[in-house]
Amino acid sequence: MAVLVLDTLPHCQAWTEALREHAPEMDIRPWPEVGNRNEITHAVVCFPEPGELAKLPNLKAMHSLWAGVDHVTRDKDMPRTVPLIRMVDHSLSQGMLDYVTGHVYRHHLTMPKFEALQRQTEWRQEVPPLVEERTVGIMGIGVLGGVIAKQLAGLGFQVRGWARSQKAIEGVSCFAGMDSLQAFLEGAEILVLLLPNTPDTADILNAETLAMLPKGAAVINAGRGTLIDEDALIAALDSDQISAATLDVFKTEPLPKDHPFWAHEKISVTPHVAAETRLSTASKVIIDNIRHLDGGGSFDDIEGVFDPQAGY
Ligand code: NDP
Ligand code: OXD
Repeated sequence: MAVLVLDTLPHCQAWTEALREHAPEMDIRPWPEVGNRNEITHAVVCFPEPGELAKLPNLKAMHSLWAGVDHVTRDKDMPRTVPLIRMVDHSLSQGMLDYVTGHVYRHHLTMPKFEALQRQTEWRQEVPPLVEERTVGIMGIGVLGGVIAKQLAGLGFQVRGWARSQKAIEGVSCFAGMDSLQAFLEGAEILVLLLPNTPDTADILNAETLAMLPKGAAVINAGRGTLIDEDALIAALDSDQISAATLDVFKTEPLPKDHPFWAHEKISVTPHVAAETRLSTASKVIIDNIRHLDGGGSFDDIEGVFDPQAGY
């Protein structure tokens, strides 16, 4: 029984060392030092080389270093019968909470507008509303979005969330499914995207759905770049339908130097840093899951098992 860390170097070495620290008794190997492939029962993956997972005949589970697993499932040879576990970790949730809360406040306080006025040396006293007069809409209220919805509601914002299945979160108005998307969007003055990349979520924010938002709404995308029709977003910003956008994820990463998002004065770009999987905490999560499974535990007790049907 051995664990293979399948990532690009030098991350691979760092993750191997962090995992070994939590489990000195385990045989943990960094790719490409695979050794006997028949011995590998767990693969820890971030950006696995396509085709590598398929070469491991006795794989019991794949453990993703990221919450989003599109970097793993893009490998068309990925073994479809082996369970894939998404990263669910306190540090990841806390990082996303910090990022989204900070940027929600920036838009709530209309800082993009004041920054634009400053560039024009214009003194205009337009006082922002109070939190209880502001509605934040969160698309995707799973592990990350759910924590954020609760926190923002606790801070006094009006919060609404949208998911595939109906949720009940105290202090949050929950909407479910495509039939309720328009009703959800119509009230979202600050829209936070925390959906995964699936065929159903591709370009979900497009000309039609952007037009459903209240005029002057702000958009924060910390989910995946695939969620937004980029041309439609630029058109909505240019027409003032959308007042400003904070974007952390993009269709092409790194964002190409000549991409119009870089220079657009209503767009803030961050380079996919909203939430980072931290070695210190996430390696323990992975080791705990491996120990649980090797001790005869069930996948049902593990949070974040990928559902191939749903695609996330
Ligand atoms: P979860 O799987 O826990 O949550 C996903 C949410 O999206 C769920 O509420 C789910 O609904 C909803 N959803 C999925 N598909 C649809 C759909 N078609 N229609 C409506 N709702 C849908 O994931 P996490 O919260 O852990 O992570 C969310 C995403 O955040 C990741 O997939 C990743 O892309 C991104 N991410 C980005 C990071 C960054 O640094 N920028 C860091 C970490 C994650 P339901 O609850 O009904 O299943
Ligand atoms: C993730 C990410 O999915 O960092 O974890 O984007």
